[in-house]
Amino acid sequence: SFSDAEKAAIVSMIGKVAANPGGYGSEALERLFLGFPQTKTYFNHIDVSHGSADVRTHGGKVLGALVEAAKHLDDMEGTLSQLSDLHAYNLMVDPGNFKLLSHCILVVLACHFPAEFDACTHAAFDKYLAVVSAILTSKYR
Ligand code: ZNH
Repeated sequence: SFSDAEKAAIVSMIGKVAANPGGYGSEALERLFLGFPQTKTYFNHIDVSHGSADVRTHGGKVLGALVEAAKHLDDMEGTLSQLSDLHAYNLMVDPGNFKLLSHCILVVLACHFPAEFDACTHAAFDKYLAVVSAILTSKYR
């Protein structure tokens, strides 16, 4: 669970994300695919090239889910339950990839919001992404 200070930092940062989830999401995915090309294997059915509309759509869904979950910081399991089923039973994404995507999301936020992204905000948002990732990978067995 999150402290009041962590909640405030997460909510503030997610407010900025909510202004353009497709933009920040596609940047995060582009970093993921370039920096960790093995992650592209999950996306054979979409166009993963630079500027792709598919990547923008998918990035918007991923960050949109983060925006939604941040509205329920005291019930993240419930909020993310369906997505957790999807990732465990249908997509079967290797859990290690969640760390890679989380890292890319943090880098995108640090680039766009250097003043807000101080050490406390960094730590709080990292924790937020780790909790989301733990929930999405919790039903694998
Ligand atoms: Zn995921 C899908 C979120 C991670 C892979 N995803 C998805 C979606 C969402 C998400 C919202 C949509 C769903 C529907 O449509 O219903 N993810 C998410 C999040 C995260 C993630 C939040 C973290 C943070 N994923 C991930 C990773 C991977 C993935 C790491 C690998 C690499 N996903 C995926 C896929 C899909 C998804 C493959 C499907 C796509 C399509 O469209 O087909």
